Amino acid sequence: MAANNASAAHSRGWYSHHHSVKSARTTTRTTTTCSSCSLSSSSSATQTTGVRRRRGEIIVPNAIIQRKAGSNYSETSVQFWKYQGLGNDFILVDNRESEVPKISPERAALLCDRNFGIGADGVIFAMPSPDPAKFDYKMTIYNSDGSEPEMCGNGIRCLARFVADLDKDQRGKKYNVSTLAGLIVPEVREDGQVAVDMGTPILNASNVPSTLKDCERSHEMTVDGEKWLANAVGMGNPHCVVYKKANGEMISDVYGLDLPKIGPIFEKHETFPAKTNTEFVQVVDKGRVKMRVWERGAGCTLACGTGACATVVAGVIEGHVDRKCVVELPGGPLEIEWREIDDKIIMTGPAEPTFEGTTALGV
Ligand code: ZDP
Repeated sequence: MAANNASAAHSRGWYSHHHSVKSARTTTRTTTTCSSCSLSSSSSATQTTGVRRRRGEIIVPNAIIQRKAGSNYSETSVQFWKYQGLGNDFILVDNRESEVPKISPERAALLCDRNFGIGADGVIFAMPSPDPAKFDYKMTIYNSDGSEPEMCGNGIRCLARFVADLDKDQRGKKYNVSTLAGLIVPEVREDGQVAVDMGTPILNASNVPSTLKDCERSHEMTVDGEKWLANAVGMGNPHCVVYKKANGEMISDVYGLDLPKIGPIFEKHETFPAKTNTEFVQVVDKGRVKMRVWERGAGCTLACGTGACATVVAGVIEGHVDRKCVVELPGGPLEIEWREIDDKIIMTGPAEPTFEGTTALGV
């Protein structure tokens, strides 16, 4: 890294890393692995980019199959920044000059691939405000399979830190961000942590959307022959929260669960017509739980902000936890508070830049 480059990066508080793809690889072999349990998975695929095809044990993203040899450089190169919140990592794009995302969903899926692309759980665009009187920016996000979720808790912390870093904003600034789940308000605090007003949870089953009878209590779901008790919670995006088996047995070792096996079955279960994120929760005490997540469209990730919020909401409804609770994810802890006075959820956690670069890789 050139010295002037390094000092420019230092003055912004992080190191610069120029990402470029030099060799035109034609091989199409890659695997999908679970980042928090290192197991291969065959089923974290995909809505908008089509089903990933299996070749033996090898899962090949469609974006790569469709790419013709020698065509992996696109006309346009895109500058990006990489951020992570508790190991949930995102490619950030400054898209504030245009209403149209600079990267297509198919290209996003390719760039998120950890072997053929940059590697990320999703791509997030800082978009222009749809209504400057109400919002500072809009957040658009694609999952690693190219599908578009309504909201992303870790992602919005990264977005806030990203625009604060770009504009060299004072710490303590709050941003009114427009999302498909409505107004969400992150604040980059003095200590670099980002506290987000995530709004109120959706506790009307058909709005989650879920066909479970209601959100007031847990309901039985059969997955791979086993009966679980699940709560439906909406955070803009759908969540299915599981604390116990239908026989009343609480989850006692969340790391003993075979997520790549059961996660995809929950994800596509008929009781969640828009598919679902699923959180598996082990209670430590009323103020602390361990949670692992299987994300819709992204598989096993190290953290899920909206999932941590849904975990506390379901835990309070079921009497397992207090309204103020630390959710320990594979990537680290998130502080969640479901406020009694206004029903809003405040999520507090880190968001850090890791590198920036330019890519011409495309489909
Ligand atoms: O709802 C979905 O399809 C999720 N995969 C979106 C991403 C949610 C995320 N894990 C979060 O932190 O809320 C990024």
